Amino acid sequence: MSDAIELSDRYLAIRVRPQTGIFDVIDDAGRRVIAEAAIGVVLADGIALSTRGRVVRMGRAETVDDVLGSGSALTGRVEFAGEIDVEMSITAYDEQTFVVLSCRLHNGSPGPIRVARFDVLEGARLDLGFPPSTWRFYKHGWQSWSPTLVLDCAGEDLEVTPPVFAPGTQPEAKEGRFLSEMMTAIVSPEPRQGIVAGFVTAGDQMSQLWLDREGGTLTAASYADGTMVPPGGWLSSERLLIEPTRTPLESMERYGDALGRSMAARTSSEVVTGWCSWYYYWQGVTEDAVLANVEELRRKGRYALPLEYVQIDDGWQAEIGDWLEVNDKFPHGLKRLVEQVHRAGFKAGLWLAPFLMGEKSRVWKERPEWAVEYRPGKPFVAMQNWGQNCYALDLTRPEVIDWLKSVFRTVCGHWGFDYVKIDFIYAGAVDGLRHDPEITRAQAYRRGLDVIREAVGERFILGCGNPMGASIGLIDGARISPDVAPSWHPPGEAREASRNRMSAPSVLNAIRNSITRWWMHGRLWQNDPDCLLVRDSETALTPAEAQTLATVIAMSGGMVLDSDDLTRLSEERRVWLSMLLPACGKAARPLDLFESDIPRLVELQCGSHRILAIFNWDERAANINVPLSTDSVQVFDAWSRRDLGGHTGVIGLVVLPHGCRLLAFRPINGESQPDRRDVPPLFRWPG
Ligand code: 9PG
Repeated sequence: MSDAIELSDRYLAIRVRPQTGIFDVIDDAGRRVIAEAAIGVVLADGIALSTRGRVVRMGRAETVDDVLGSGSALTGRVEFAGEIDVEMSITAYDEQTFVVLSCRLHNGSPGPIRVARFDVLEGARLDLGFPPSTWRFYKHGWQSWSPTLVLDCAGEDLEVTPPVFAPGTQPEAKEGRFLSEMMTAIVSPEPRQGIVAGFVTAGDQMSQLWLDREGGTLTAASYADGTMVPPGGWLSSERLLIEPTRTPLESMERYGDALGRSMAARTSSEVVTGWCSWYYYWQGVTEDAVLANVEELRRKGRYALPLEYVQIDDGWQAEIGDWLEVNDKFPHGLKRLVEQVHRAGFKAGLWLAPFLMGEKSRVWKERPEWAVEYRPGKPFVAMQNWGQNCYALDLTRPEVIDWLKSVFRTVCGHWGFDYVKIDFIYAGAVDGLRHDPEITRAQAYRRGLDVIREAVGERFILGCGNPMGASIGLIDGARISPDVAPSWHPPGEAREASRNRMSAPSVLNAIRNSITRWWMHGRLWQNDPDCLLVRDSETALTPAEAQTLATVIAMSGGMVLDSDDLTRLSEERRVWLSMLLPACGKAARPLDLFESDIPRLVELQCGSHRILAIFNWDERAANINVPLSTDSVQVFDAWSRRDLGGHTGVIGLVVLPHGCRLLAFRPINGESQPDRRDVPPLFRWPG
């Protein structure tokens, strides 16, 4: 088109059509992967402004140099009623395979304007070859416990309920509409063509993307939550990355890199290991139980059970909200207990739910005004648990911030904890009325995280029940999955109903997310795939199921926390746990993410060799043929420690129900590289 203005590099091009207010994204093969996209702003009073059909005044391309690299940016402006300007900005980076889009609004009117959301992509038509009903949609959940998986676009989206979705800002559910939080990947298997789209900044606005099957259109919304723009003022959306791709796994990893870099993620090559009280003792945890496990760890020593942290979970506190008082199961208080943990040679961790106030707590009785409200005078119930309503704390109140500071200063400074697990923290980001109305959910939430970070200094913070994007840069580890449980399926649940209960505690629900959120690990934080349960009594897990859980945790590259009564572990099961230690810290790739309901093939490069986990999610044993390279390879069975000899082309395996096989491969005639010693024993080549 003659009047089009193009911004391009060797990977892709964006073509803006200034006469009609729309743009296309074209990949390196010339395919118009996104066609006729517009940019929109929805005001709080419901008025929707769109660039579609409007004339755009284009600015000159300018050079940029930011955390994502150097490149050039193009801007274009549309004026509405002579009073409001909507400006789009498109950046192409010289060394990056993606573009980044954002938009902002200028209020040239004499009065304030409130913005509900920015549609950084509006009505963007995707062309991935075959029709949308053949596509696969990566649905990313809002917080730790929210299901994250690939859906078949011929079917329908999942139904999710609070607290696992972002309340208040859901687009209307419709047949053929698929929703994802912050990012998504959409792949057409035939021809293999896809797109990764996700926000690379997330500190100010929550964001969502949705695909409408009819028309194959993608929308990307960045929620300003009604923020007021004063006359003469500007307000910006978060920044959206778009990458056309034929290798979606690599593109998702690159998105993770860009997101982590833009948000100044806290990452470390040292992965946390430890023991956690929750999945054996539950709320019945006692001082004696903790000490018995510490003693067992000390007796076994650094070689037999090399765990670093001892983490006390829910069950120590006087009440939800009364964090400076213990209950009578901890008669000597926590300061002395931490000293005992330290003296035994371990670091100490503590669970809290710092953004909740239970109605039985003293803090609620004394400070009811600290709750977020859903209507004036009505406190917002963020959770019903522990036999009570628990209200969301209003993190825009200076008194709340001061109180949080003193809680965490006491926990770390006075009691001596080295690690905090802050749980149910989505409560800081609920959609309600706050003391400071000019603050978005993401900003309120980050105020709470900021003060906790300030109070604990460089100590380790594990987020749990955390909204994902807005946590980056402030926490060190993040739970990326629903809870495990000592059972494969959620207790007492009919299998058929499980599609809409993917957040209920169960091994299957936990490992689904631990596999599908691999790309976050080491880029945004350390992934916490939740605890390993290896016990062979007081569990409904079969040996095969327990070994599958251990394999997924090992392959996640993330934190390794065991939650059993260590004093009662059989020697065989103690060995299963120590096979995972020290943790290797590298996340394995789910090779068939876009082909299977739950990936069956997860791969990790280990220096001298390649490790492949092969899972059987069925209720029956399966014969699985694993394709190999045409050159012959030597095969080693990691769990049974058996040499399986040389193989070429394919290897046939029997895999137990819910079980897995973990194989190591290396070229028979290949150059022998030195074996890596920084991987856990389970991943090492023998000899
Ligand atoms: C302690 C637990 C453990 C666990 C956390 C979190 O929806 N719910 O009622 C619900 C209850 C508990 C829960 C998640 C959801 O688990 O993930 O590791 O710390 O709290 O209470």
